[in-house]
Amino acid sequence: MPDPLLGRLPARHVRGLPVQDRPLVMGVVNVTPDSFSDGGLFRGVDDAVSHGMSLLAQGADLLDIGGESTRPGATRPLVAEELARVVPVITALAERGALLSVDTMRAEVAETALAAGAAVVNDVSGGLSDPDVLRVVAEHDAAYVAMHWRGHADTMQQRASYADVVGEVRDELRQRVDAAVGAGVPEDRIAVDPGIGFAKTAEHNWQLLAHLDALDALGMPILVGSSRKSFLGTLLADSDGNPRPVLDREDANVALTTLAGVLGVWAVRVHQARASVDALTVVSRWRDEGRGGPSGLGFGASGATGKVGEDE
Ligand code: PMM
Repeated sequence: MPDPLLGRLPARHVRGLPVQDRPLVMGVVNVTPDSFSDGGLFRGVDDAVSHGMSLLAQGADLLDIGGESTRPGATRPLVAEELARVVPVITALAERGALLSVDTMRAEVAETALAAGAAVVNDVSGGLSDPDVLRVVAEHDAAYVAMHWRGHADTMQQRASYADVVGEVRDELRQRVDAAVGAGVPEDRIAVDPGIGFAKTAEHNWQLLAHLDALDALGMPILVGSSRKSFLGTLLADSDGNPRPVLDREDANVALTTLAGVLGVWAVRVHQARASVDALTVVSRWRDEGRGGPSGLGFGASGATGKVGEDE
């Protein structure tokens, strides 16, 4: 019987970003008072920086620094406020050698963050909110994550209407990639993201996750951000129908990370890194074995050449 872990997406990478034998793990540092997942926890620069360093110590490959909450119904901060939240954190983490992404939909914030040491712009609007973001990314030769999006947090759930969510998300992402390339961003510097929870019901999220492979028609690396989102809370609701609290959705998300790793996505965006890194390392080791061993020497494939008991 073929190894089910071998039926994965082709390996895809973003030029200039690390390549591992597993999907990359992007650790989230929200410097916001109101994010649904961790709002208010890391508001001060020192707290945010030490949280970022702890995610790196857990094995995260890069950190995503955000100063605008995108939870449904959130109001937008002023540009100056967003800058004041993220720039000192980016400067301090860049000084410590961290690979950084800025989670912003604003050209001015992207520009300042890249100048302060960020290497990636993670734009949850895929360039729709402020098309000038694409020019900034191109000028800085930054990497770019284009997420599927249909509108700001105050209206997005009204736009969660699809005849074919997988096909529409794929086609709308293709338009965002074309717009980025048209603005001068090289295609090999772009990743796409289905935007779990953005203008989507729980059912839409599950359909997208179960058919992530259909997004490979875009030929782009895929990032998935499902960590702590409300569809997990709904899935794990108690017998009275109360959703699982946000901070207790971690184990379920590790299951999603594992499945995304089996499929072979490019990266996952998570709030705690260690369990996801461990899960992806296990997936990678299992898959390597199915291909003939970690060094490709045939260990385990026949069972005849591996040394038994070596690490017990
Ligand atoms: N989700 C959130 C914020 N930024 N960026 C990408 N690329 N993908 C996501 O799914 C995504 C994101 C919202 O979650 P948070 O409040 O926990 O950051």
